[in-house]
Amino acid sequence: MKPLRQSSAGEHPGGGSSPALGAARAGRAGRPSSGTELGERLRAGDLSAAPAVLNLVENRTDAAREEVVLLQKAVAAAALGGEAPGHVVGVTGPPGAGKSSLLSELVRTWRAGARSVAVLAVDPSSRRTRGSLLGDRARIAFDPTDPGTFIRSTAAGGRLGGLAPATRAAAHALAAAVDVVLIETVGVGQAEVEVADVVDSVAVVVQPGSGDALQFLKAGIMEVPDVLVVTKADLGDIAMRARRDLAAALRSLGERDTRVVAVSSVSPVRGMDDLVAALEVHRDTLDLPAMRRDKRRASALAAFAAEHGERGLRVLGGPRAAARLLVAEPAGADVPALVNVLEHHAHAR
Ligand SMILES: Nc1nc2c(ncn2[C@@H]2O[C@H](COP(=O)(O)OP(=O)(O)OP(=O)(O)O)[C@@H](O)[C@H]2O)c(=O)[nH]1
Ligand SMILES: [Mg+2]
Repeated sequence: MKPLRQSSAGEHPGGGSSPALGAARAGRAGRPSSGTELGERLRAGDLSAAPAVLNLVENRTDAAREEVVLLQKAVAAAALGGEAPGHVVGVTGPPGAGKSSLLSELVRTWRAGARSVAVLAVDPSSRRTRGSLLGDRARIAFDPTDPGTFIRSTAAGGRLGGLAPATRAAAHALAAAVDVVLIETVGVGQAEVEVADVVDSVAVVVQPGSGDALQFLKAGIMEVPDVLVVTKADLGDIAMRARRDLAAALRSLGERDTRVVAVSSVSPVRGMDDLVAALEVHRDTLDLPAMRRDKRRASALAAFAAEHGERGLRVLGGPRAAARLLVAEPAGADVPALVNVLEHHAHAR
């Protein structure tokens, strides 16, 4: 087996000392990397373009913004109604639930089946000091020489809820290059809602005995996830009970289609194939292009409302009228472009 090492923030695994890293550095220093070229490399499955892509989407200059639009055009030239075909999956759950350990095993499982994987672990900066509560935080283990894997931790830039605005752009560009893009975020409730806006499928991860997810589900605080994962199944009865209780709660909510999977990320590893299958079943129910288009429009409305408040929405004739303004826009328009459309209309009134 190839050696594994641990990921850490700011590393560019998959890029190594390739030309992509040079391009990424150039992008930071001044002129951003060419979006068209990066998009074409991603479409060819070249993950060495990934570090430069992340730098580009995180660059806030106007020049970079133009290149991001070109990147998205190049990516959209792929099949599937203008959407990158990779499955974008959000993995969210409370601190210490076992997300990173699970992702290490999931990556291994997908790679064993010759599926390529990109992981974006979003690290809310506010949690840095809290760190792992017991100092036992696991990092995602991966093989740095594997060209079919790209893993990076990114800081969330202090935003509560934990999802950096660039995460959507990065995930959807990487979905042109790989079979699966995973986004790890911490939290249940608001964080899970935020990640749901960006991904195709949401897996909520809970550890046995915490009861959080059960209470949140019953109280309607947590939206029903696409897949529920009980970790640490090696703990035995307590994990099986958690699984049964969650399944019962879902049934009482009339959500019979949501699968509850129990996994163990420590030896003997178990449940990974079940989880992969559950995610694939969910993926197959989706009209991906329509869903992603609708989520981008909803996110643009939410961003506009966050920026301009109730008053801003009233200028546009209310939320429904504002939503109608976006229907005429191209299906592939990205969130910043859609926010611009709303702001343009608001100024014109
Ligand atoms: N017994 C057991 N322990 C596990 C399992 N998975 C993870 N752990 C342990 O639980 C702790 C937290 O695991 P992480 O994978 O860091 O959890 P996380 O959800 O990514 O944590 P944060 O990123 O800090 O929110 C570590 O000590 C792991 O070794 C498991 O399947 N069984
Ligand atoms: Mg983690």
